[in-house]
Amino acid sequence: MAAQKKQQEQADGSRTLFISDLHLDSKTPSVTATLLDFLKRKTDDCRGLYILGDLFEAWVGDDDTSELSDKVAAALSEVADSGTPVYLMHGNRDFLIGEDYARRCGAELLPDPTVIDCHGQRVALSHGDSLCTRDHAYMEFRAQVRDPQWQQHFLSKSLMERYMIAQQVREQSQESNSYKASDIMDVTPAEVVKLLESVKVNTLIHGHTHRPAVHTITLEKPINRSRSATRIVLGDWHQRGWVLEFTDDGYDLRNFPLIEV
Ligand code: LP5
Ligand code: MN
Repeated sequence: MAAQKKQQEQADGSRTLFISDLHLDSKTPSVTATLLDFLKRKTDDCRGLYILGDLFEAWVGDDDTSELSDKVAAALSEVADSGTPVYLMHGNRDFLIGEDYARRCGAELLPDPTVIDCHGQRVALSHGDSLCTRDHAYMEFRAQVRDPQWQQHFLSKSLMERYMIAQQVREQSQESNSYKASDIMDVTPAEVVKLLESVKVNTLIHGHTHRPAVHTITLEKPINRSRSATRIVLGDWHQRGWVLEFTDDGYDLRNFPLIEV
């Protein structure tokens, strides 16, 4: 009963938090330490914590248990147990996170895109990679690895084989990215408008591009009778931590230093 009351109070909390692109990896313990500290100290009085993809640098299947994934699951489920709902969206690095790991995190897996009511405002959420449609090589790769049959086949391989394939793809991806023009790896403006029009929403929050910013878009065709839309891009946690906080009074996209370990 007390837990239920706490959950109700928290669900009525005064703010909603969005993070993405932490790229957690055992090789970067300061990012993990910063997340664990953030979850402990910054998630009270919250209506929800949304993690919009690439929580992990690479995810080859829920059966790949590690000290890192255990620690993160325990910390997230503590947040959920304290009454703050935790939501996970897939990124291009961790699209193989399954219901099993989500359950261990006490989190709900969200489809991409998802529309939520955020402090009285309808807001669309996406990881952002699906909007990078000028990156034809990536779109082709994405279509392949998001195919359920391909995933089933990949997950049936041994862990060792999966690590090796993931490593190979990362190397190829890094190499091909070094030749790609910068705007190709950003979202396609027309694709953003198409998404906003299709869900009839004027605000989009996404990550993936690692270009944190707030963009105002002037629409040719109004959405909800407005010619203005907003695209909020979350930051990655390579150099600093990033969080977007929404309240009834507006929003704040800010960064903070990583904890040194
Ligand atoms: O991640 P980031 O930001 O560096 O680059 C992305 C796109 N790259 C990717 C690939 C990931 O980086 C690597 C994922 C590894 C973890 C997942 C493991 C589990 C599944 C294993 C998958 C087989 O997403 C990059 C974009 C960039 O964002 C900006 O949007 O440009 O896209 C690419 O680099 C794609 C290349 O252009 C083409 C990929 C070549 C891969 C060839 C695969 C051959 C082997 C296939 C085996 C089935
Ligand atoms: Mn990404």
